[in-house]
Amino acid sequence: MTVVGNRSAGRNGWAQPDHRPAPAHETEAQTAVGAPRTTGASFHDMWRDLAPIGRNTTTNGYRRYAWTEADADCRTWFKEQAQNRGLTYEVDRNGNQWAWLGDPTAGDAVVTGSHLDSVPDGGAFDGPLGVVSSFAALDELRARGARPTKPLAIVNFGDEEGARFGLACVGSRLTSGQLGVAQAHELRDADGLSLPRAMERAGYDPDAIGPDPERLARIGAFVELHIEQGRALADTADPVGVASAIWPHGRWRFDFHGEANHAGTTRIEDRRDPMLTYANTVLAARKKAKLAGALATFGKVGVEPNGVNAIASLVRGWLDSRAADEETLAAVVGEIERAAVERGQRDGVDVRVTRESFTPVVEFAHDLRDQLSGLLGGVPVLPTGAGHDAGILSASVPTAMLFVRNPTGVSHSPAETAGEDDCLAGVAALAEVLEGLACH
Ligand code: HGY
Ligand code: MN
Ligand code: MN
Repeated sequence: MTVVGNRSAGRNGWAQPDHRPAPAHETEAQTAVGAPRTTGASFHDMWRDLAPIGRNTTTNGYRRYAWTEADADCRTWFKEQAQNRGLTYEVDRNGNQWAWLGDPTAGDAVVTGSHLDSVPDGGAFDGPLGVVSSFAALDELRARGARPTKPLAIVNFGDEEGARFGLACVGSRLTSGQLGVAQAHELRDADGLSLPRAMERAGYDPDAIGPDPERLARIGAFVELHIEQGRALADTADPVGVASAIWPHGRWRFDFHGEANHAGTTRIEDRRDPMLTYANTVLAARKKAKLAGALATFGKVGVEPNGVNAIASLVRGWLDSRAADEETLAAVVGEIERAAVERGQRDGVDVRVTRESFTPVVEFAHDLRDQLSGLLGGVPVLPTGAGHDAGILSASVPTAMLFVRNPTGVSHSPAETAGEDDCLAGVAALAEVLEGLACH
């Protein structure tokens, strides 16, 4: 396998020392419109160009939030990749970007892609690996002289992480009708700016947003490549796996209302301290989830008035919970809520819980999953606890996912990494899959 990457290009998240591609392994691809020289070089060049966008130089994590400047730079990058290759570029009514090889209206299209936005201080791979690999796989197909009999498209779904407006997969949810227009209008960022106003400021027409069944009807299959966010592949000989399912998951906002008072003069027995109730709820979440074999995380918290010498009046914590099945998930969240309310009664704290989002279990299309696994010579098939646009789309079109090995399993962190060889194995696998689905 030819290895790409170059540490001197910047802190780009690579797990291994870098080497330029060996010229002897290169395949000329000059015949295609604007196609770069080789798959490896094309991957490397794209990765290098994308790497600095939205990276915080203090934490080395990415802050690519929807409809911000960093997001706009990522979107410009996508548009240029499409145009450099002579692909038909379009932005759909929900702001998702598409790059087409072939007629976008012909139907039965084979679509690949992922997202370019990030969680706060996210890693380099979650999302971008799928988009970069998609363009590189297309280059590989062109280098091979493959002749697609169906339209091929690469998509960058907007706002997959929901880092700014709190709801994940906004672009794919709107397109598939799983997020209503009225609900989308209610989404607000931490400064109170609504999603439509943020889109407008970024130069998009928020009045256009809504379901796009015609677009979905033109897709015959969607395949998203993604870094694995766990270690199921880490100790295997397989750099690539195929997804079987996504655990049901959701986000719940817990509001703990207490009473602000002086930290130095309020007797312990007179306090109504929501921080105490919150802290106990965090511990309860951990315990209940562990007992049920589920996951529960309070990773985001807001405190009012947030003064060091004042008891808080309000603590707002967001629970992310996931489980293998919906029954277990509902039971775990119910137990956490009960624990919070009970503790709140002892603390004189009022607890209110709001479900902000819920994604049911996703079982990827068995036929497509088996087809992919077969095309790739029987690679492992594995479930994941992470959400993806592919999961949202699976309700509307046959959908599958490829996972690329993650040696540490770390994700949603600047420490997220993948080996260069594994990334190129992912590109090769995706090219195999696209050829299998679109060229025969
Ligand atoms: O939160 C998730 O599971 C995903 O990475 N968006
Ligand atoms: Mn993610
Ligand atoms: Mn992702």
